[in-house]
Amino acid sequence: MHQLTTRILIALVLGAVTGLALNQWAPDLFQSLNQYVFDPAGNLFLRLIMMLVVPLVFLSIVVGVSDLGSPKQLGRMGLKTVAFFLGTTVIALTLALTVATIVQPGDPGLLGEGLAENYEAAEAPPFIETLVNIIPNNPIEAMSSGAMLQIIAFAIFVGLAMAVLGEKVTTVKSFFKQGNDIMMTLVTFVMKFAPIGAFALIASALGQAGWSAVFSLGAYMLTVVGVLLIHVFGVYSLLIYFFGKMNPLTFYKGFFPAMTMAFSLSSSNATLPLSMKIAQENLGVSKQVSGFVQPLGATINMDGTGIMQAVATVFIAQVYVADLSLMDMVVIVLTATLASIGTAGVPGVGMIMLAMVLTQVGLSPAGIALVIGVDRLLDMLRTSVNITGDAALAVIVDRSEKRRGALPSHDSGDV
Ligand code: DAS
Repeated sequence: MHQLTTRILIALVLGAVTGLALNQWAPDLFQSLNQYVFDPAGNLFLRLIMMLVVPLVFLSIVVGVSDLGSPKQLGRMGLKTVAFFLGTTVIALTLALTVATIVQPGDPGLLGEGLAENYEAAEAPPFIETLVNIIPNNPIEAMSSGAMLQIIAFAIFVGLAMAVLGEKVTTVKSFFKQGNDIMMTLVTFVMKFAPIGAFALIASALGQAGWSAVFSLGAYMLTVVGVLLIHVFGVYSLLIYFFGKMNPLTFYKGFFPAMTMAFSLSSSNATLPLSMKIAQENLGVSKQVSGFVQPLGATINMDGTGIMQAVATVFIAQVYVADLSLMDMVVIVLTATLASIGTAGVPGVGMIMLAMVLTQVGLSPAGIALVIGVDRLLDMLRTSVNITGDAALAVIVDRSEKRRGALPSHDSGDV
């Protein structure tokens, strides 16, 4: 796995240099290469992985939940998971708002960039509607449309029924277990193409953004990157050490391959097969916990996305010379938290939900035009933070359940 990570890192560096160099010195050549090589190769790799997400998430949750001792244990695990998810998201947003208010990255002179006035604000469904819609009318339709929360809900119900039926469904259970193993094997096959996919995706992203977008929004980008790094290496380290009883260095070393994959793909959902495999193999997280916490986290827990949304909102307000009150900050925390629950883990979704956050504090969603040029680049790092948070919480819930004796214990770098 480390060899694969090294190859992906090399591919990312070469892809970045290629994209920026072509954008600078051979823009026409870049356009042709992007149309016939980078874009198709990047999308092909992304589709190969997305092909595995729905069956893998469904099978791993059914197998994980059916292995749990009791529905009571699922309820306890579920409460711990959602409580930690919400807690880390509020910490992330508060951190982002504090740093952005201190740094003041917004410059009113940027308004000359010409805003895209016709940007339509994305309307997120009301929170209650999001909750009710979690139960699918038709689970097959949920799977065909990739409605992750609905797939997770249906898989939990199936797993619970299998836990109650016990010995009566051993045949079906072994079918699901074998299906899960097949999916995990397919993940290994697809990962062999990761360096090619990583190269193509970053060459296309950087080639399109170019140096100018990166420089003109330097203060904004540095603020987002700064808060992301504080959160992923500061906040999560403390949680992993004190609640996960694990040496943070062991965690990051073990999980690093998934972080580089998320960086390459800019999609939590697409990284899920690998991040679950790595959490189980490198971090000793049990299948039951990994199969429950990580798919749920990839859908409802997006600390990195929330950080971008909070910093972008403060940045855009500063460019518009609009004051944000303390109440506005509270609204940003609540809205961005809800937005992260409603957003799927796919490329660029955080930007779409940013419109909702801006609208809630009285800013025009057109302000997105100020930051959208560099969003693809920030999406890479924030997606990496999103899935790292999910894995950190999987370790915490796993160790907590093992300390209760609710799961078989084992040793894997725990402190
Ligand atoms: N790319 C999203 C994800 O997969 C995050 C975002 O767009 O903010 O987590």
